[in-house]
Amino acid sequence: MEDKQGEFRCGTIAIVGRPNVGKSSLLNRLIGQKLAITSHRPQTTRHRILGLRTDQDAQLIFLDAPGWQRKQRSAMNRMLNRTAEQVIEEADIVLWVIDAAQGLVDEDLQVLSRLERQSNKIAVLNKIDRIKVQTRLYALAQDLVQRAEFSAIVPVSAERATQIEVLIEACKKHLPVDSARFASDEFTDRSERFLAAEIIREKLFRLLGDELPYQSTVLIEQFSDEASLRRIEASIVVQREAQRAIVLGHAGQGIKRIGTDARRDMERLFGSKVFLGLHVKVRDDWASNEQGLAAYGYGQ
Ligand SMILES: Nc1nc2c(ncn2[C@@H]2O[C@H](COP(=O)(O)OP(=O)(O)OP(=O)(O)O)[C@@H](O)[C@H]2O)c(=O)[nH]1
Ligand SMILES: [Mg+2]
Repeated sequence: MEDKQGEFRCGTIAIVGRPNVGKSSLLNRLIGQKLAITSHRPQTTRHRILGLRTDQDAQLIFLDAPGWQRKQRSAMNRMLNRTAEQVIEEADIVLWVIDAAQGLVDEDLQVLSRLERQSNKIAVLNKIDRIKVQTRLYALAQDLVQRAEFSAIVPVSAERATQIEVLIEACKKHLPVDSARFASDEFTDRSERFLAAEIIREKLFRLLGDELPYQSTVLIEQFSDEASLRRIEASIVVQREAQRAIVLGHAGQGIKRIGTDARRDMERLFGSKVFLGLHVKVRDDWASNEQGLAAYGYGQ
């Protein structure tokens, strides 16, 4: 009997789009694990995040990118777009994610124009759980086929995990025949130290809402792994003294909640007990230039 299943596929799949369309939520669904941080605030993703899915017939190497920044004046925004560009360069397939409930906007088209050289583009219409009238979705798909040549157009809901398998099959179909590059039990190339900082940043973004200056970050000062306990000391870095009070919150309740929520997520992800010490530091210009960004772990 001829065995066609011998053709294992492996390749990289970039996830790009404007801010807040649900790229990181989608990555987490595609790999079946909460790896990338998500929030309703723009610039949640600041790094290239590699997430792996290994099935019987294929290994899918997903690369989540920062949302495409329209304004490139700040060093941070330029770094974010550089990261997104690099992710596109590396990819065999690009998932161009849009918010189907909002429909196409200029910023989406700006991202699409960066993908002209990509022969394998899949349009992912996310947030379909928010669409009441299905004909709108159909009209959107009709519009898209006029604008570029897509290998597939797939409506999904990252939040409700709708149609995720359909998207995975569409990706597999266009991946090159190749052997796996990572062990089958790996899910990222990022260290626990890196993931710990990201989890704290997510809680900061989610719990402080719009009061939080967006140029705040998290620095891991100490990370030790003792038997079944991770001991982590981390600093939340803000730019002004007044912002310290915002992070601390009334009677320290703000930072306490950030710590509790972050620890719970870390324990789940690392599969161990976590001791987490959190502090706040004020550094006025860490994000204003390339050296400052690099010193805080951005843009490598
Ligand atoms: N209703 C609905 N909300 C979603 C869906 N996917 C993501 N969201 C929400 O959209 C917001 C943005 O999600 P993210 O995954 O952080 O978006 P992103 O594109 O990675 O954002 P950046 O990294 O900042 O560019 C969050 O509040 C998510 O909960 C979806 O399918 N349906
Ligand atoms: Mg993101």
